[in-house]
Amino acid sequence: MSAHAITLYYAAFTRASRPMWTLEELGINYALKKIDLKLKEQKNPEYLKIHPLGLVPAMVVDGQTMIESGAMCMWLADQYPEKKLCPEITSPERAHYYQWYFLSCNHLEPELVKIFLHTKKLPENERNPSEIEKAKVLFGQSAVVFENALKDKSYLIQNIFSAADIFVGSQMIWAESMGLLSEFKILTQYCSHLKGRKAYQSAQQKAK
Ligand SMILES: N[C@@H](CCC(=O)N[C@@H](CS)C(=O)NCC(=O)O)C(=O)O
Repeated sequence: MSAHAITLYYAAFTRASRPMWTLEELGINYALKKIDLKLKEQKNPEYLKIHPLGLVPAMVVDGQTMIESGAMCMWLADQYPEKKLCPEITSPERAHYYQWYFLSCNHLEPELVKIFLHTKKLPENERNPSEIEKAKVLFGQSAVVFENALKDKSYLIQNIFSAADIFVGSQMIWAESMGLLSEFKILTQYCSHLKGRKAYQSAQQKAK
């Protein structure tokens, strides 16, 4: 087993919950540093040395910084193969493991961000309902692909829980919280199954 000194910079209710959930699934030691987004700590010069875009999460591993929540989930899973959070690098399943990360990152997340911006984040006078409608259609088209993939199973890859379920599942749980899964029964079940995991719950507790 590799032993790494890991520090995760996080804020509550952010994409930091993805690497945190992965760390909890692995059951390894790590340190947490909270960044207060309301106080704009993410834009402090000291923090910008860790994350040049001033965002969370950021992770420092053995003195080396790393950004992007998806990359962190993948990297962590690869570092601890004995925990079986990802298919082996040379296995055929590895192709789909990558596929689900990139599909969700490129086709789900941008639409979720648009919906979030135009329903909650932007000042009311900058919100555009037609952006929400367009994003909902595109989100729905990709969500169907995941719904079909999960038709006869609980997890994306060979019905074995993996870090791809953490990454995709986090986005689906976000989508569910915005009321976007009402027509997706399988995805709703997927979310409730994932939310029942101990590691998910302890990450949620620690992220508060
Ligand atoms: N693609 C990045 C997105 C990071 C990101 O946008 N983080 C948000 C929270 S979820 C943030 O730090 N927002 C603070 C800000 O915009 O100042 C990732 O997945 O790590």
